[in-house]
Amino acid sequence: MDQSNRYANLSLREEELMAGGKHVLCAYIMKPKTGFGNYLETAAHFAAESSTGTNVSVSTTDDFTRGVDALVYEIDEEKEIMKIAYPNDLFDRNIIDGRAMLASFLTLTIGNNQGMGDVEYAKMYDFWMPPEYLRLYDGPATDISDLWRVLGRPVVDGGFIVGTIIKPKLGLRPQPFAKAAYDFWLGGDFIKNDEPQGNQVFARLKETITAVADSMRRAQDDTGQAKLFSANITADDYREIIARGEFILETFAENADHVAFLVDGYVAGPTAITTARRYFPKQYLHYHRAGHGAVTSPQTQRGYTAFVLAKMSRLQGASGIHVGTMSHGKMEGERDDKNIAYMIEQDSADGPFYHQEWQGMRPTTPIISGGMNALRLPGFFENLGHSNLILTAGGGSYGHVDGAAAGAISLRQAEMCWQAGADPIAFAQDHREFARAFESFPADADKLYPGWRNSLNVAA
Ligand code: CAP
Ligand code: MG
Repeated sequence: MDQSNRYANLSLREEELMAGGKHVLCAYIMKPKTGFGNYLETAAHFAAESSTGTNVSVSTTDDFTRGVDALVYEIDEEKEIMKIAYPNDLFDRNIIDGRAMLASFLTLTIGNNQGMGDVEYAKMYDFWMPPEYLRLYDGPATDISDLWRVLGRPVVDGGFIVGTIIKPKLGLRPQPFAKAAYDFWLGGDFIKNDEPQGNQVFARLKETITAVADSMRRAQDDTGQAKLFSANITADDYREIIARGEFILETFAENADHVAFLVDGYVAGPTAITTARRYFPKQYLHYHRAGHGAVTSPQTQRGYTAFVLAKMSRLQGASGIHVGTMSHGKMEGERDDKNIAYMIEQDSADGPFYHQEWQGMRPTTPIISGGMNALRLPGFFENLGHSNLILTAGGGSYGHVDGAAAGAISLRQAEMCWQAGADPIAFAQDHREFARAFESFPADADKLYPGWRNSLNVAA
């Protein structure tokens, strides 16, 4: 059934829709399935299923209903671009406080439309939030300035936070876990649980966290520096999330403000993120995106992109989210992924289709992780252009030949090398831990710095 006369209006102008502020705008790459309607008909059906319609007309529709239809306002069949305007009023609001919820944004804009029989594929590449709807989202309650404050740094441009992930990913019992943390903290700033680490039977959370809190105290005493820990509180049941968070804060006690809470936001979803955001608003909320590749990978033509995921995380209140390594690490990613970082950390930024003003919503820190080590960092920073971020390098720290503390120092030296605009080989001549990173990761060294062995007098 061709619904384009109702769910499409190509005379609408994007700038007028933005000026009106009554619609959320979404841009998709969409291809109709062969043998069904033409491009506009399929787009209109997509908009119907994403708002007030279904595949047939229903007798209960009235004029008010039509007033909140989602409308296709722009298509480019050759580029497979479809843009849809969703009235703000379509989206569900909390009964407790009238605020917006990301679950509703997802259900409508990336919901049933992801399995339609007449759509070959559709993937959201960008969205735009009007001011009156944007302000209904929680946004971050804390940001990197709160971490810089704990570290005793300037709260503006407080600089590079050197972090790691306790490795191996699973298998350490509490004491070896806590020792691994202590060892890294002798050189680094920030440690996170790996995303699956929680309350395994061989490393019960209450025992592990107690031991890690002691490691933090000793590392702070031994170095004279503040340390940070991002503790995983991910769970299905919001009561479990709260119980974990409360235990962790009670256990870290005088160091409770040194604790961030890690939530695996893709697998656990918006409810888990919002539970942490609203129940523990004083804690830095660390959004781990494990699993996101199922929908964001360039290999998938459904769902949404990593850019959209990161932008949604800021709405939900993530203080920081993993944004990949922009082609410098082990996970999928491109150099232009730097635009993901800009969108979540700036108050005014350009996405692939829309410019977004954030109206003063706190920034979300880009967290860089995934196969990183000291050798890969100069090139990474050259691409991004700044180092006001958190890096977590697991293999890049615990894989350093001189141990985790040396690994941490090598990462910090790599950033210094970039800041100084120095040649990494020359810089390595008088920065031992950075130099030893070449021997720690020889395959990377060979690829990134050919001839390094001769330059650094290292035998093959
Ligand atoms: C990195 C990591 C991170 C992924 C997340 C891992 O460890 O801890 O979870 O990088 O990917 O489990 O692989 P390494 P992303 O530092 O040892 O690679 O940041 O892209 O979401
Ligand atoms: Mg991990």
